[in-house]
Amino acid sequence: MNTATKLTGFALGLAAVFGAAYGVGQVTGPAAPVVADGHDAGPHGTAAPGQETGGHDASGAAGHLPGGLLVSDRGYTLVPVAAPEGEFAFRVSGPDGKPVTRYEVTHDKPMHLIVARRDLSGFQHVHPELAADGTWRVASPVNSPGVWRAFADFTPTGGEPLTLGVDVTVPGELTERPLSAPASSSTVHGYTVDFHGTPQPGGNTTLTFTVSRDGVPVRDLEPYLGAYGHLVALRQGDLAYLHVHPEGGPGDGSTAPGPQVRFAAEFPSAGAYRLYLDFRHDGVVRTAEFTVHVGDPGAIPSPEGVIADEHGTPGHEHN
Ligand SMILES: [Cu+2]
Repeated sequence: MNTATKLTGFALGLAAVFGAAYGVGQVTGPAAPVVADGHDAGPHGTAAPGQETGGHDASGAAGHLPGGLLVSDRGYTLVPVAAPEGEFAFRVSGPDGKPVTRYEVTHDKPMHLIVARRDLSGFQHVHPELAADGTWRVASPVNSPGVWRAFADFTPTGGEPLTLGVDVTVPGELTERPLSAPASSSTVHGYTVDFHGTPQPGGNTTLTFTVSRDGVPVRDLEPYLGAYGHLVALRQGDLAYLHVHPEGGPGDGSTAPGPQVRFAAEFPSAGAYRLYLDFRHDGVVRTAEFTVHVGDPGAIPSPEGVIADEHGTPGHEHN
């Protein structure tokens, strides 16, 4: 038995934890943690990144729980389903137990699927297609041995924004990647992205990214998912998926198409986080990655560049 398949579900310390086996194409993993929906169906404030929390109270009793930690929340459950090799498929079951088939479009898409390995490598952000029976399908972004976290970021019609997460194991030889050191600059495919911001635990932090190519500021970023960039932040250790809001967007007059892109993020605790900035230029979406240590006064970002691209592909392109 290899290392990957020996890794099993982990206790979340929340309500009852049950195991449920499933197969995802060639991905056959150990029991995935399934957390009983043991709390009230009240507001949790688990808004999707960049998603205004709208009418619901984001400061509810469980409102401090970041997104992505639960496979089931407020009656909605993320259910991976068997798929042909090379494809990833899942459904979301609703409070009535049936697959959800109606979704709101948020950030230009009805469903955002984000995956990362539990060592925070391999980040991908893709947009599955919905079949009439409620099954979402996409070319599998889960592509190297190890334990992955898959996040479904969506708003069911008539419901509130949710980010559900589930572990997916890819059998094989696991090569763990250590997390890169904190750095204020990242390069990806000829672009340099500089990061400014001093995240503090518990508060709202403005994160500013400045995009340049060959030393020239990029002033013609293209809208991507309703903004000039899309940011995902994951916490090392449990891959909590943070709330991130773009500050301004195309057409609202408040922001230019580069070189700076700003976000507001809430870091729920001290610790290490990985930031993934998707931006679009010349028709291609690229991802710049940064490690940030929150609440560590000794962790001033260094100017050392970090090669952000770990996808092994020349920019994952999607619209
Ligand atoms: Cu998306």
